[in-house]
Amino acid sequence: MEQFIKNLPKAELHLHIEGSFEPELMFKIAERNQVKIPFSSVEDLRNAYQFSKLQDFLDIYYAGANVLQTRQDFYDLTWAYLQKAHENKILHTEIFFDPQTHTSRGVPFQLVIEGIIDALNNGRKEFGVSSKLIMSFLRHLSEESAFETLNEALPYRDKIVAVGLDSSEKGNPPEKFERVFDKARELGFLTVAHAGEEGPSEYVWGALHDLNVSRIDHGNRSLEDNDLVALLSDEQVPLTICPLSNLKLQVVKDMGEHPLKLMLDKGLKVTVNSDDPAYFGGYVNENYLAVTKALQLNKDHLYRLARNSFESAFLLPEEKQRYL
Ligand code: ES4
Ligand code: ZN
Repeated sequence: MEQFIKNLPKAELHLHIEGSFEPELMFKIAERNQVKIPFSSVEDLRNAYQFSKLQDFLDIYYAGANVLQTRQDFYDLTWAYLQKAHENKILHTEIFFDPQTHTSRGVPFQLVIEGIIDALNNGRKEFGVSSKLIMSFLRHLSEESAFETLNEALPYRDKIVAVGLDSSEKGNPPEKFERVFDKARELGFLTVAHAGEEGPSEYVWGALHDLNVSRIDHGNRSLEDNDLVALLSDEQVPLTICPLSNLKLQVVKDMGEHPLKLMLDKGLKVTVNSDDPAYFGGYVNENYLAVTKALQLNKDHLYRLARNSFESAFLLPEEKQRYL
């Protein structure tokens, strides 16, 4: 099965580029920028990656991102991920970036996005990996800050396929960003949102109805509402599931309890993704392997998951045809 997974062509649809920041590269860039990291070694830092909930992770994830300052840093970060993606037989990837994590520290939007885009172009050239960028708003920040970020993205309208919503879910419902998402759709962006990871199934309804999303990121808690499951299944709304993330953030207690197989059985359009691989212990292949072992998935399941990943991608029909 491990070999089957390695050889299976896949698309990744839920990956935070800041969450692919491996400790080795973090130390290297910190030294280059003469920034101090409050850990004595790579091992020491990795040992701190123990989370009991989403917020524990977010605190350390934003602290790690503070090291990133130059266009070269964003290039190196993205390039390191693309090498991993290529090794994982990812032929197409759609990556999130969180501009507010950087602009709030005085790092210009332009430098962030241009470093990322340079690397994506090189990934296309060197590995033939196609890619799209999704700009994600931090939901713990204000509507006003999201609007400012949307404005900064306007010169890059053709380089960003969609806007998303991430960070602390509980207490920050989708409707907080209804007007920003309306504006984004008016400007031609597609929309996605993290929903039903820690937050309730109502937030999945909100993402669909108030934000008009094309995909739900996570969506685990949708299973608590049968009417919602029926809608997601009827409309074949893609869910970007992240098994190792769910385990590390204790969304599931044990991988054997992960709802992925149940979701497949209910006819939901699920995909498998790595979310924040540097923090959660694995890239896409490790995510496929972990659920395969824990839930006894067979080759048909795996083939379906991989096919779903391409079908759910924000590619034009003629681009998709290459993969299906
Ligand atoms: C995230 Cl796993 C997860 N959930 C919400 N926001 C995030 N940002 C980065 N990873
Ligand atoms: Zn995520």
